[in-house]
Amino acid sequence: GNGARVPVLVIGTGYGGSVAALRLAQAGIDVHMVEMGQDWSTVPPGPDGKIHPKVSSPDYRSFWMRTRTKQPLSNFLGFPIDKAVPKYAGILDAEDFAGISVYQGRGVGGGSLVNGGMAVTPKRQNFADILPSVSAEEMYGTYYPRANSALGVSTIDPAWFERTSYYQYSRVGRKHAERSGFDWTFVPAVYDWDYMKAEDNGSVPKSALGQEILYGNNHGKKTLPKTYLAQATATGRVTISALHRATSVRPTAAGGYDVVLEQINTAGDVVATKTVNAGKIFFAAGSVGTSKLLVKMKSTGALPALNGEVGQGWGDNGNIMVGRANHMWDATGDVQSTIPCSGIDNWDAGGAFAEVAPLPAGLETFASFYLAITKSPRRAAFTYNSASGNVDLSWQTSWKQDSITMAKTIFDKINRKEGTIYRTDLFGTNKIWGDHLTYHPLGGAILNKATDNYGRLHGYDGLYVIDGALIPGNTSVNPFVTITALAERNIERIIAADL
Ligand code: FAE
Repeated sequence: GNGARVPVLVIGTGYGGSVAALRLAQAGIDVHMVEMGQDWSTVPPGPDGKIHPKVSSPDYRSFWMRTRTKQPLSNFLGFPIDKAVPKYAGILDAEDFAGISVYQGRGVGGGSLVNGGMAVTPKRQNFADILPSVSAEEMYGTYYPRANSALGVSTIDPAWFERTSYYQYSRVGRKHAERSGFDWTFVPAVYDWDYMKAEDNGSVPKSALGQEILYGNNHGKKTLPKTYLAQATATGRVTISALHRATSVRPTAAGGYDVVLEQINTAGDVVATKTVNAGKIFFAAGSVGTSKLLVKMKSTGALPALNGEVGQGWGDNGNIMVGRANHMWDATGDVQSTIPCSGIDNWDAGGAFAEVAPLPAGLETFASFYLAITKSPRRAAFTYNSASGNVDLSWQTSWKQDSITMAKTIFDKINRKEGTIYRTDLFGTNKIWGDHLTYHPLGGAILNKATDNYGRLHGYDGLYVIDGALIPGNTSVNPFVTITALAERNIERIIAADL
């Protein structure tokens, strides 16, 4: 409530925030978390009787405060598929900046609610490029294993992979990759594979095999509310306020920080404004959320001593999407698991790692679909716009050309070998590349630049960054395992030295 005092406030309930809350609570410290999205475990089911709708039928539950859906694949067979929806605190935010839309999860559990669950540890040889100031030995010896274990990461049973119709699209992806001489690998995930097998044999409600992805999963995916956050709340030391948005942080004369919180309703109206005092604050609002808060606080004079690195070094993890049109004899399947389980690795030679992704349309599309992560060198900055009161991002749409060039090292070769072409109907009319978005925002408060080498913000005692904002723009693979492992490393040091 208004005027409350808490020893530690965590802003955001994604990966970084959940790691901080669990480890602090286990160390005997009371933690309060604020989350601007909903606690989906308390949301009543929709007209389909479920909490979360299918990817093929988005509705009011799907998007954060939009009046029209903004599906990542905006078109099908050339037809636009977006539609009007009532404005609501839905689960997926497509946050529009001038040059890019940044997709993020909204709700208790952050990105874990909406993501594909691909849980990938980068190759060790690439780690020095990802986090140059962090010891690879410590990360691969201690913190990656700790993160993988707490997240519940595992790999699909290869024998089942070969026989289920739901991964035909992945097997076609493998055939095409291998015929062109590329390395194809299984990708680990945080899905309960036994549950997925039970979905396949019809003994449980279908989730990954029932087109659930992007707008939430009703079963099977090991989201943060089932892993880190379940453990954290079980300590009895962690409380979470959903539909509470942090808007301001400033130091007080008596010590600690005053934080202004806006409580909102599901239509986005502010229903109460509260000020709480916190001894220490962990910024865990995600790369964009944390960066926006810090840039605004520095520019408006609330936290003027933050250094000039705040807002810098933001990258899109080189995300680029593309579809290929297959021959009639290479059907990818009218049923497809929404959890990708394989990828094509051309990182060393071409700077691209491509997930073989589903297109769960419920009918045969004859398309192979991919989300590539590329070694894009582009980095953008967040700046406060005093005229609008918003925070702008300097990303340019044309910068995605680097990612397209790298992705083409894989897909031009496959198309030549297979005698196939790119799909031109998925992102607009005659548009091949999904170059307007990212799922993987990273950076804005880079480790060892805006903060010290453990996430302590320069200029203020007791302010920490512990989310994807710390990571300098690229992880070479999907990011959440690295965000989690880095948070494990940093919180261990902070608990030992600062608390
Ligand atoms: P994040 O999980 O975004 O959590 C931040 C939380 O803070 C959110 O719940 C926000 O609502 C909340 N918040 C923001 N601002 C405020 C505020 N002012 N006050 C209160 N609360 C606030 O941050 N990654 C993978 O590794 N594998 C995948 O398969 C994968 N698939 C993805 C698919 C989609 C569609 C999307 C959108 C992302 C995907 N990601 C994937 C990315 C991954 O989910 C993302 O890197 C992490 O969730 C980022 O973790 P953070 O802790 O940085």
